[in-house]
Amino acid sequence: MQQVEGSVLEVDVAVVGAGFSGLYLLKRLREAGLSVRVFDAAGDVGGTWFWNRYPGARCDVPSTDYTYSFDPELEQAWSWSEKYATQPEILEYLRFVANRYDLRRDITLGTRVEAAVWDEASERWRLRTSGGQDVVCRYYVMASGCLSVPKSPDIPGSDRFVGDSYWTSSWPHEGVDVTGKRVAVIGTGSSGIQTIPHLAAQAAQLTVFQRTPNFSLPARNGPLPAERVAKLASDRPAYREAARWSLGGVHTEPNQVFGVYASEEVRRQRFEDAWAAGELFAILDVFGDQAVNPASNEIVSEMVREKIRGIVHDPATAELLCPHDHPLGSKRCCLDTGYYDTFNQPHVRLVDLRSTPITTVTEIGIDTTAESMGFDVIVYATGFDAMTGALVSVDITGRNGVTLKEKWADGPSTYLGLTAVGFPNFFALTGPGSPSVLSNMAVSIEQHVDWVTDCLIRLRADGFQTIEPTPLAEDGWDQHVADGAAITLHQTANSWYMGANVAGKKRALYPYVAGVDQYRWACDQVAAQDYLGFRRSGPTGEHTNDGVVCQLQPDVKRVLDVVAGMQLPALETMSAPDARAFMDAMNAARPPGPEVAEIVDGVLPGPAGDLPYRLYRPAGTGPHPVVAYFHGGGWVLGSKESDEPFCRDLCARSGAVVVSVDYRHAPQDRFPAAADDAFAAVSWIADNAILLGGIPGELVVAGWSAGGNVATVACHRARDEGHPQIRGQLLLTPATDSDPNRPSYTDNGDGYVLTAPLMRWFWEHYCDEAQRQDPRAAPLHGDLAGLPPAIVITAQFDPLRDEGIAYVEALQAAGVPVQHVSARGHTHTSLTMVDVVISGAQVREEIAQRLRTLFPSTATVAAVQAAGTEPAPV
Ligand code: N01
Repeated sequence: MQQVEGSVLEVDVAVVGAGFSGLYLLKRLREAGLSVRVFDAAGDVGGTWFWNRYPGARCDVPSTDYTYSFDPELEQAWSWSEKYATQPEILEYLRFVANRYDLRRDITLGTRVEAAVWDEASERWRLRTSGGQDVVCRYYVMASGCLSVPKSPDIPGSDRFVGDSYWTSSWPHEGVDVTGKRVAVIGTGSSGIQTIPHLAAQAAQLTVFQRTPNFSLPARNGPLPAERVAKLASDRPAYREAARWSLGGVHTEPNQVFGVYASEEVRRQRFEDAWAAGELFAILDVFGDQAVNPASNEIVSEMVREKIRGIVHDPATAELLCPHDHPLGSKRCCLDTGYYDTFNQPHVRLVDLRSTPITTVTEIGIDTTAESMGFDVIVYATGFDAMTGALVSVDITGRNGVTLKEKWADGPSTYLGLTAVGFPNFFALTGPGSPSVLSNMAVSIEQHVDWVTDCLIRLRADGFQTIEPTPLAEDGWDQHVADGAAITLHQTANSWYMGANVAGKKRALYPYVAGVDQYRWACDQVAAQDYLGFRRSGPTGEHTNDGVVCQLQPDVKRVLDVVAGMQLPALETMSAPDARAFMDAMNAARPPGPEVAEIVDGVLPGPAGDLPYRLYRPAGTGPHPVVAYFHGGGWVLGSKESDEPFCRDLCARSGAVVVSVDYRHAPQDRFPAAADDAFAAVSWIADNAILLGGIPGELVVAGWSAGGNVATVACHRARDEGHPQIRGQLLLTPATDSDPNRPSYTDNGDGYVLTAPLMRWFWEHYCDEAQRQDPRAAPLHGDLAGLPPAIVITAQFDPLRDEGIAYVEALQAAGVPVQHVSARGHTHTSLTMVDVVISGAQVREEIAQRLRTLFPSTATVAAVQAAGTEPAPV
């Protein structure tokens, strides 16, 4: 029960914000039997939809999806009138919800929470409100929205203007009539782009001050899309569930079309379909790789620019409206109704602030470096201090007197984007480090509300009163968020997603980009694993369940999920020929890898007949250093072209000729056939370097997995026989031993593509038990002294990880120079998934750079480059 003692209100939970999230949170917490008080500075419920009431304001996710889904009866009771509901309609909906569930009696409007302090002794938060009432609560939730604190005015002279100034983020409730007036709009983000056509319809003159052009596409607003309505009607729960487990909170079909590899016809068709759909999720998904591949993104971007040029009559204005400084989607894409067409009207003018910046706002208008302009009205659509602004605007003081603002001075650090070390019993809904603004907010809000409510119910059931993440869990989450950010193109833009619009704000990708589905999975895991990463305490004691929830690279996890969903038969249940055919079919569907200057097939002599090879030649005039490469496949599978994407990538990045050689496979040709072939191939390649376009004497032997095994075994033999001279060995997640008892075999033996049973199957095909200690099968057991310098790459989630590390250590002990690249969050197979696992590119770049240090002709440049990068653990 709520209790008021003096002027102090005591509740279980205090919530800031009565928008989409605060309303639903209140409903759920109340149903859970907790006493709750919600505070909002606004005069009514609605949050962002209370304040942002400029003409033209609408949602930009279809109303069918931008809506609560927690109550099927609510969905029946309310119907949206348009594809994209207007601000008044959304506000009406939120009022309807507040009334329907009788929420208002626990909401204090017109009241701001100004400060919150954690009281260590009572293990409660103490809040100070603008209304003078103090609040004591066990749990404190900021449901204050991500775009609720307008950016501080940063345009000189804006307080001098004697005409009317308006901000889109706090538009007057009575509306504004600009009929016959000279109007200036500063800012061309979503707000500006939505309101400009409306203001143009009234104003005598409209001047748009644009600093950065944005990508926008026609919303094609109208009735609710028939297809979505039909899907909802046919199975509402399934529709909602699909959105909850989608990438962005709106269900989309998996997209395997890669922009860079698609035909012109396919590209055009997909783009036109997306343009016609008038949906952000469509234009952001023309190609499956446009969010991560700049070349693919540029294809879509240019098609949007073509559209802009096609709409805007004046070529110079059209060109100014074309975005060139950021990839499409890296800043928030906009949806408009007649935006570009507005610039065809004679009374509308575009001022490019890049060439003529504003020098000052004056009493009568705006001065740029080129001219002075007079206005009656200035509209600021200049954006928000997004994501963290609202959270740090309240003085939130956690343990040891540290404020959230201080903790986040160098960027936000959270666990699950919801909680923070040092701030017990504190939750920030849709906070930084959660999908939030990169998703359909309605879906993300419900997920956060449900998670927090379930967490509080569980705390109570377990007899705990406090919950706080551990430093390990928070660091792990921050790393996971950063790993996601490194994959997409968002980091290349100066956007509010990156904090770039606010002077002095830490540059980082604030929201979690790896997907609503992955995020939901992580939160569910934390709860299912007894609140992994949290310390909980109460009268019955204290319980810490330390750990990190997501350690795989986000794109590796996504690929593993897709593979698991395909329910493929295990390779070890097949015959070798069937397994080969199966792998060939799988490989046929993958992206081919980057362009190289030339690909040539040939044969070279092996000990038992010719060995086919495929040569990849880099651009530039040769001769080039040479890599003799041996494919993976457990001595059973694979061919000269089975690792083609990786070989192309290695060739393009390193500038070396890569010669990928077929070798005899088990079970037809068992141990040591593969190793013998590899040595013969290396010898022939060394002897024929000139013929291959290589530099004689500049040879590295490389291989992946079993290919790494035969590569290093070939190096052993070359050392023993004194020929050929090998500059180095590049071993990618190599098989170096036959011992299946190392921890990585147990920890990673299942679920990461290469499994322990499959590895056993490979060994059984390749050689007899008695031969498996032979150094030609298990090179770890050989004499390693005098081997060429090595680059060994191990992957964290690989059964072979520990034998790779053992090989590194043994080589070092034998005096061999070794560079060890430890691929965090990767699996045995993920590093070779070129253009599919994007996080692997960074590792492959490092590998290529290190490879170049082994060749005399490229060593100096490579060493300088390598010096600029953080050395990997050796
Ligand atoms: O703000 P913004 P917004 N001098 O930051 C410019 C959501 N939203 O309110 O890009 C000159 O995007 C600034 O220029 P630049 C949605 O998520 C949703 O429009 O920094 N110009 C930019 O052009 C959206 O992304 C909906 O170079 C200055 C503009 O002002 C988010 O809210 C509707 C300037 C600010 O754009 C924010 O959108 C509306 C200066 N000093 C908003 N300072 C829907 O659901 C800034 N600018 C449809």
